[in-house]
Amino acid sequence: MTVMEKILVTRSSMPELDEYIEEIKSVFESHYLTNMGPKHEELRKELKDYLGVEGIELLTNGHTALELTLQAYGLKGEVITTPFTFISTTHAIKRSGCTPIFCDINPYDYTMDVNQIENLITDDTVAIMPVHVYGNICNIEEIEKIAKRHNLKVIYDAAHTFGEEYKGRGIGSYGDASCFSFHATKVFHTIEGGAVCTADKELLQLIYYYKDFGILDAENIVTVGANGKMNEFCACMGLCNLRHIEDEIKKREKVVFKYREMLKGINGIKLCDEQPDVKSNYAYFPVVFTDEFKFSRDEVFNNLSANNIGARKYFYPLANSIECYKDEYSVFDTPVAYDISKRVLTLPLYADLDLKNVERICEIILNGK
Ligand code: T4K
Repeated sequence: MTVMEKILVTRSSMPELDEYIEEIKSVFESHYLTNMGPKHEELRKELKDYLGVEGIELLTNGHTALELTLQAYGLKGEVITTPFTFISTTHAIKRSGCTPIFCDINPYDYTMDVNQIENLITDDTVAIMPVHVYGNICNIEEIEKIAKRHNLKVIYDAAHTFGEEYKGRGIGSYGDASCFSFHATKVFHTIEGGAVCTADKELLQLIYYYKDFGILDAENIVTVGANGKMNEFCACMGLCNLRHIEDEIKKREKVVFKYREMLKGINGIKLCDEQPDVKSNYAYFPVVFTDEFKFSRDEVFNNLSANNIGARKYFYPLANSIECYKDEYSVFDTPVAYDISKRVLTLPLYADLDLKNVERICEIILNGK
């Protein structure tokens, strides 16, 4: 059996066209397309409830959420983060005038190795920006203890964790702030979009100003802001997608269970364990190939490509090895992240991925064809 259609690492979930048309009707009628219109406000309220957070501000994308949060806290100094992430995390720190300091990851769930954070803290450290990578939740308790001891802000890059809960609480309610991405490739999307979640009212107010040029009203501009507003069409897509989110996550769960069933217990294949106390959203399915496996990561990648299957090497290359950072940093300072980045593949995962195709993907991984 060969897979004829091209299977990519993910495919945006879409509402029925009629449902979206129904949602955008009032936008067409009102001609009110952006600048915090009624759809924006409706989505903001619904997401606040769904995510179980005290405050939320919607933005144009997840990257803007990271940048505006760093800026709103007025942080200037070193921010401890990991290089095993989408480059947005590092860029946000750098573009906000701070210095990224790379902490290694642990070899189990690939989140920040909490045992190494304190070695990296200096008089210039102002914050920690851990990444719940692949939707794996960081060691929140330890990070928060360390932050408290050293008086540091904790801003989570929660781009991969839409709808996840830890110990019964929405993941966005941890830390000083959590930044979500609602990009088209995410479990929940607004085409492009993002949000900052925080219980800090002052932070929320500042982010609101920052996303709208610092405008208080028509004649008063209170701070130096930018433009980070989510428009009404994106908010409508979010409203539609939110109606189907539980179904979306259940379908993803089935795909993940199938992958686990086919790939668990195989010598040389390392899967992430399910995390205790976590309600997962099944955002990504990373697989690490160790030397015991008969194919290297790159061979598996090529075998899949030859069969029209587009797995991805998220997150390779590491942030500390790319052109614009490699002169200032060394991958050898984060050896676990370096090793994992050379061995990991994230497999295709989306709600409508046929389980027969999952079987076929696993056969190619295991047999090369
Ligand atoms: N922090 C972290 C940890 C992140 O992972 C991200 C984003 C951010 C921050 C920043 O959030 P945003 O500012 O993006 O909201 C993709 C996404 O563009 C990016 O949002 C995401 N992380 C990253 C992990 O993946 P690419 O360059 O790999 O995307 P691309 O265009 O290759 O798409 C991947 C696959 O998705 C395609 O093969 C097909 C499918 N796809 C793609 C698009 C654009 C769709 O089905 N529909 C689409 O519209 O970055």
